[in-house]
Amino acid sequence: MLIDEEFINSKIIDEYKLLLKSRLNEKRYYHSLCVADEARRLAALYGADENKAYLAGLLHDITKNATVAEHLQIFGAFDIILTDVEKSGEKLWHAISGAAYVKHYLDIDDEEIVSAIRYHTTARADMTKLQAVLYLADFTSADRDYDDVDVMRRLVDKSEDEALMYALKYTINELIEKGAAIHPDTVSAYNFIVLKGLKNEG
Ligand code: DGI
Ligand code: FE
Ligand code: FE
Repeated sequence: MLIDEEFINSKIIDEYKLLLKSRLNEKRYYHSLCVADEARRLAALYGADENKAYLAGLLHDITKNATVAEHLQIFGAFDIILTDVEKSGEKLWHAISGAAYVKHYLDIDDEEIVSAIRYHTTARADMTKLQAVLYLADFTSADRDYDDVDVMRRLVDKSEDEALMYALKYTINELIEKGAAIHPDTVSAYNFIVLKGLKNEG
């Protein structure tokens, strides 16, 4: 599957949008359109593939409004076994099920896109450009409205690593505040960025 400009302007994208509309509530559908646009913008800024970024952004939350039953069906169908931390945090499920959904049900065979969706909630250590673009676009899309959104919007335009650092700190602080478990991938992502910063200093 060649994800080029022609593909992004093709009828397939209209079909994906209809599918998203049927699967998501109105707010989440609008969020998906906004993340697609922001991901394309950040891809241009950071040197990632703009068309892949748009498609990953559009589809990243495709299972966000899925029921527990549908999640369990997807996990069962593709032999996905959740860790205890994943079991404890339902908000983590849609990144895992979403990656499986686009790969197996939408036949998206581009592993860069599938893995960007897979890690869009937790992030991970040493992310690809596309993974970082999607992770950050989810924080700075036009529909977002949280306390520090202005700071995040300034940071993504300034520095990919500083934006990642800020986003991970913000997320980890929130999780601690809520008493939620921190996924090992979130911890690894944070440590990776901290160590990268220390190396550049020293
Ligand atoms: O799906 P969105 O709302 O657009 O955004 P998202 O996929 O980044 O999901 C955000 C939620 O995921 C937020 O409520 C915090 C949660 N989350 C992110 N990292 C972790 C986490 N939850 C747990 N338990 N552990 C994590 O490491
Ligand atoms: Fe999400
Ligand atoms: Fe999202």
